[in-house]
Amino acid sequence: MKIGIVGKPNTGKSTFFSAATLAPAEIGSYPFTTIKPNKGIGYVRTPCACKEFDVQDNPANSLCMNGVRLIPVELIDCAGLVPGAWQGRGLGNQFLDEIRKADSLIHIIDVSGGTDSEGRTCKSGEHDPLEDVKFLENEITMWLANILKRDWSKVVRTAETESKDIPSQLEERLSGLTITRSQILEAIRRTELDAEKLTAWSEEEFLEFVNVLRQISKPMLIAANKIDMPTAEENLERLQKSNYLVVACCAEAELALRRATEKKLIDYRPGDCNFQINKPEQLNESQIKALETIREKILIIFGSTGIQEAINAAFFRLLNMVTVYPVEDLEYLADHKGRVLPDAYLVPYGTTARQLAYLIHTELGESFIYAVEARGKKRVGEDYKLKDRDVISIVSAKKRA
Ligand SMILES: Nc1nc2c(ncn2[C@@H]2O[C@H](COP(=O)(O)OP(=O)(O)OP(=O)(O)O)[C@@H](O)[C@H]2O)c(=O)[nH]1
Ligand SMILES: [Mg+2]
Repeated sequence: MKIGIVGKPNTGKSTFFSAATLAPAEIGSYPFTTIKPNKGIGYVRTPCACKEFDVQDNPANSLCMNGVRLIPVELIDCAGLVPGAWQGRGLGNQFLDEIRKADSLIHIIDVSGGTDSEGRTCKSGEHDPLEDVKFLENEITMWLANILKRDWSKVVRTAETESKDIPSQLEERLSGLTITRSQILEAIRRTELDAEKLTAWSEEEFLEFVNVLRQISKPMLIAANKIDMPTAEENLERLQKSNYLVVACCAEAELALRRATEKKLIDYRPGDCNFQINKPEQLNESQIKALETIREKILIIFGSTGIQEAINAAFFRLLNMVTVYPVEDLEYLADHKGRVLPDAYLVPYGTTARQLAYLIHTELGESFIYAVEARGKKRVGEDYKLKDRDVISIVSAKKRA
């Protein structure tokens, strides 16, 4: 699973990335600080099943911090995007190629309006961040349209001379962009265009199709960053009135909290609404003041720094995923090595027990007989739709070699 962190230059993408992954990334108050994308591991946060089942767990594919399960996901911090990037302006193509493999996007905007459309610092409130949202959508749509356009006449010709259907052809063209056949079919359905008659599509209809395909295949939420700055809150209110999924963020605050946690100066779990200072004697007056400002101006007012909330929303709201814990031994909720609740999987809502078996191992999928859901201690069939935080044991016919 991959999330692309995108937006115009100087909005705090690398700060967000660094806070979420604790991987080093260059941060600077000028455009195009990032030239080559940074890649790192961040975490989706969910209440761990260990609390509810009252067991001491031994996580293997994820982490558990005092009853909070952290599941690793890949984050890609992209170079900033300026208007015309799809035609190669700025560092355009480098950025866009990085999001080919992204499952969803977090659009980092400077909600204070203190950065102009090219990423140069300006007075707070001078730039309207709502414009950034439109601009980025347009850039990605145009980039996608351009890729499709390259082969469009060939697609049209093949469609008319051969019997190969349009969705299959488009899927071939778009396979490098992690766009699936069902997403293509959904875009055709939503736009109500005639997939049998591509020659009849006007330029406008073609772009409409690509735009809808973008929304379906690269769903995006807005991280309204720099919420600590003047004029940020009124812009946030305006953004929230639009149809977007918006999360208020202060990447700088999260980075400070994560670094202090790393040094064991404070107790804080990403996404928490508060923290505790462990070793006040090791902090000087200005450090304590900075931490207290974060508590008062960010955590108390907004409930968190927003970084964890944005990553969680990308998986649980944009991609509609649930967390499941496969185990082998139902009594001890353990795997064959005796590790309790070892793995947490993120799977799309609607995934069945058998599909989960296939995800774990092809052979387990093939020899699936039934599954047992541990909470209700209920036997369930192959079509059972997994629910969030299900602990599930799969019973299979053991195949002999
Ligand atoms: N006030 C405030 N400043 C922030 C916040 N997050 C980042 N910044 C500052 O914004 C500037 C740009 O941060 P970067 O993380 O380098 O931005 P970027 O989007 O990666 O920039 P490019 O790589 O140039 O595209 C730096 O001066 C950061 O310290 C925040 O939450 N609040
Ligand atoms: Mg950067």
